[in-house]
Amino acid sequence: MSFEIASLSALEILDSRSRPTLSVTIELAGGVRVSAGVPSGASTGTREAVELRDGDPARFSGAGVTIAVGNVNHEIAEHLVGRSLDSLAQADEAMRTLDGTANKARLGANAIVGVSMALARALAAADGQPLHAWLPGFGQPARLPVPCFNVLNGGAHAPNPLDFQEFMVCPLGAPSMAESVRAGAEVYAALRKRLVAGGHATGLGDEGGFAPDLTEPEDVLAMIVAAIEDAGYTPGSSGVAIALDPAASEFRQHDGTYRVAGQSLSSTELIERYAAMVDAYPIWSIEDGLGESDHDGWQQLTGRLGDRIQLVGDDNFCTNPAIIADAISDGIANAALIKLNQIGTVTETLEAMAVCHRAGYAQMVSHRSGETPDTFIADLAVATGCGQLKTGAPARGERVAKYNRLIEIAVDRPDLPFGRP
Ligand code: 2PG
Ligand code: MG
Repeated sequence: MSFEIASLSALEILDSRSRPTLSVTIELAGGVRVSAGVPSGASTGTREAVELRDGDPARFSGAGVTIAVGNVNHEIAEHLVGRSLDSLAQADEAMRTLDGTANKARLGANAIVGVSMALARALAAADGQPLHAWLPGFGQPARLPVPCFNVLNGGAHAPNPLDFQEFMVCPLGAPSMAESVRAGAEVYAALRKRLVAGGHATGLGDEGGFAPDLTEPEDVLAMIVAAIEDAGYTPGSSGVAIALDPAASEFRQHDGTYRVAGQSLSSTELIERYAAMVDAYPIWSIEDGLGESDHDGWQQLTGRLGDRIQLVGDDNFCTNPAIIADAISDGIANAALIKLNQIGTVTETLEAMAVCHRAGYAQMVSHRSGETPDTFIADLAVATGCGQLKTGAPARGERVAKYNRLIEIAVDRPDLPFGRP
């Protein structure tokens, strides 16, 4: 079925961190009109597709996106509007060719991904289908994902002394979508009480998790386990388990060591520290346990823990199908984090997931630390059947919007299974 874009435009709006991002609006010739909000990261991989910022220090300290907005309104619109198109993949490919760079640096991945997301949403609406039903799969049947709630923030997402970026609670044993969201919210509330009782601050980090002045990751893990129990759940895979995203590139030093709570650790020492944490706490997944360029360390980590827990590549994989394919041949990690704006089109995001699926690598769909209320990733996680979505704490509108969208989808589609495949 061919279609035509009647109009395409973008606006500079604010994201959840008060930085500019794009809202892209698309209208199809048939009259459907929808928008998409573009996410933005803080702890980014060096090989991510390029987020185009104006660099004009007089506006938003250089973070403005008026050039990217202009690229949607002019160059991309002139290329796509009024043309007969056959598919989202064709439109995504047309934008890649128009951009002409390997990393979308000319037009901006933030511009391109906004158009791609808005177009997917428009085509679904034109077809009379919810986005999760319309998005093309690749062999994994649709399912509702386990939500991974980032309840305690550190690293680049909070001004506290904690080096690890994300401590997530994942209700792996929950019986349904709604019950998993309830578990996340109840553990979050119990954790707040524990923090208050311990005299800690309960201010929030960028993803809505608490950002207390704790330094040792093990202290945080012990407190989260206690909060899971306080809330009446069993810590572990039959109840509520823990996932970490240390985002280790952010605390890797020039000499290749890792600075954790004031101590310098070699890759091997950090791996052993993770192994001890996995022995002592109900951790089922570690993302970016080592820095993005620590290739040998990643192989060692995969050998040491890859058959016990999920090891997720984020900064080192950048949702890039070619990079992930290389990592798979090199025996690095056993799962990939999936972020639309890391690669810059919906089509390539689906390709990255398909590459993982074919190799038996799990996929965790993810938000960015800078978000809008856009709920695209909730539908993406359901459509692809990956079984895992991380989108921050069960708090703050831009995070909660995604969890609430999953609750809605679960009501509309009671036939869908819940949980990891
Ligand atoms: C991450 C993400 C999302 P950011 O590291 O996984 O939690 O953070 O968007 O800052 O890269
Ligand atoms: Mg990460």
